[in-house]
Amino acid sequence: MVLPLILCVVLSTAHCAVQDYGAYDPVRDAFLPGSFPDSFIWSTSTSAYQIEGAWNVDSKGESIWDRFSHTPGKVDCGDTGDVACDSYNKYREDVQLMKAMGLKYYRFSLSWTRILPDGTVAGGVNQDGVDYYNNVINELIANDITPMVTLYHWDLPQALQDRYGGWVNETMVQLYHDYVSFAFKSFGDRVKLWLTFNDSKIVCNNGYLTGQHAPGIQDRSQLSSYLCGHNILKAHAKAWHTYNTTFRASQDGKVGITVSLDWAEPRDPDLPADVAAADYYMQVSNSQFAHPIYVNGDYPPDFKILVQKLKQALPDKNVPDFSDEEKASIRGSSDFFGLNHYTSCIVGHRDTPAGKGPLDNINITRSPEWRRAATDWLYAVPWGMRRVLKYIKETFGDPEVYITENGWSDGDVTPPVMEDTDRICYYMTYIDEVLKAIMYDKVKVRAYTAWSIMDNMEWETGYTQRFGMHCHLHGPEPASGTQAVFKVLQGHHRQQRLP
Ligand code: PNW
Repeated sequence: MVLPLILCVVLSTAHCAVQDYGAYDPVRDAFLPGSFPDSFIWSTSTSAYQIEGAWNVDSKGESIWDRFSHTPGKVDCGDTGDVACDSYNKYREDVQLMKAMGLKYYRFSLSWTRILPDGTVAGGVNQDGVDYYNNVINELIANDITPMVTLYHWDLPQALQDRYGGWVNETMVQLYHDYVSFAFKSFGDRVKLWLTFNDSKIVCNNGYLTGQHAPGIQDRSQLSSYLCGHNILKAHAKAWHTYNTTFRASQDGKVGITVSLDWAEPRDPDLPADVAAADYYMQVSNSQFAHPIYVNGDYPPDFKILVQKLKQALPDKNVPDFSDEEKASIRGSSDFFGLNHYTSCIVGHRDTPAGKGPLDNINITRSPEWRRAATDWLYAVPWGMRRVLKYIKETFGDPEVYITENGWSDGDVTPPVMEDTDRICYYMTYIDEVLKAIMYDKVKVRAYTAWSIMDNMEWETGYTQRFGMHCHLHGPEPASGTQAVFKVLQGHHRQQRLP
């Protein structure tokens, strides 16, 4: 038995310079027993549009996601967030789900149009919306759960889209500032952890380039998506400075931003061209927002080359750079690094570009052995979590890292998958890689947040993808299977949220 095994190993290493990333690697994948620091934050996450429902109730204004989901053909099965998890009415139940899991933190987002129906302070404050968030915050605190609040999780006021074209317009910087200042003033006595934007890359690429997300703009020239990112970075920095100068002294909280980073593993780590290709992917696809904020106020080098190309392709258009003043404002404008991480890919060089897109000059693949979730981009690659955390430490100045999302989806099958084996496996292995990053690599990870506490409206795929630890989509099937994450090892049950 032993000899053929050795032969096999020798043969396979001799044959393939390219590693088999799908196979179990006893060193890389060994489970590390251990415990997290006492102060470590365990949390789950949601966002307003995905759970609240009550889209037009009590004077809430229309958001771009209301408009988008009400437009036929935009969301799978014609699903909408009109009711969603009905958290506008059931937030007390949500809090009880968290309490039952022993959670001490909760990340959720504010719906801009529930507070400012037309997006502007001048247009009037909706007191019912302010009351709702006061109730949610107070209910959490009464149950010993600390709120972590995202100020923008993709649901722009439709009025600002109509009037200004949304994030492509620089006017948004001031309008966003006015909105978040109102939020700091109204809730900052109790909310001490703020995230300015959730995953701006998706906001700009899906909203203004592919059009898969609201507001559904398809500008393949890439000008709109670039302007969107540019304005969001300025809006983020302005919000952080306002908190820093006006609210920090009295409120003593922290303001960060959530960026999403997947991990790009070089196809052959010994081949410089593949290492360079993976680095290119990390810069172009992952660091548009992190590099300016955490490094030098400006885009990463490979991204700047793309901006130059954009200028050449559009000589009649204004493709702005950051001024020195803007760079100074953006650089360092965050108290921690908010990370959404779900998955990884393998990146190699390509001799002939496959097209003209920014990623067409590299080869992006996934191992056929990686387990795939119901969601098409989501493959389980636990060790990618550790590598991405180490990358953040080394690339972005060793910041405190708050993992703001990580999670796994099932499809919406009948009867629903209640066993949760894949999700438990995902969380156990990913969380263990977080532990390795803390213990071995000394990354300053302070928080782990699972997406999501319950199944919810998964954007353009509607209710077909279920990321929840609790199921709310079906009627009275018996609760069975296993509720994931924090009590994973104790085997708590995935529970039904009854309508
Ligand atoms: C995040 N990708 O979106 C969002 O922040 C959540 O609102 C969402 O429900 C969750 O992840 C699950 O999708 C992502 O293509 C969308 O890699 C797309 C990607 C990653 C995250």
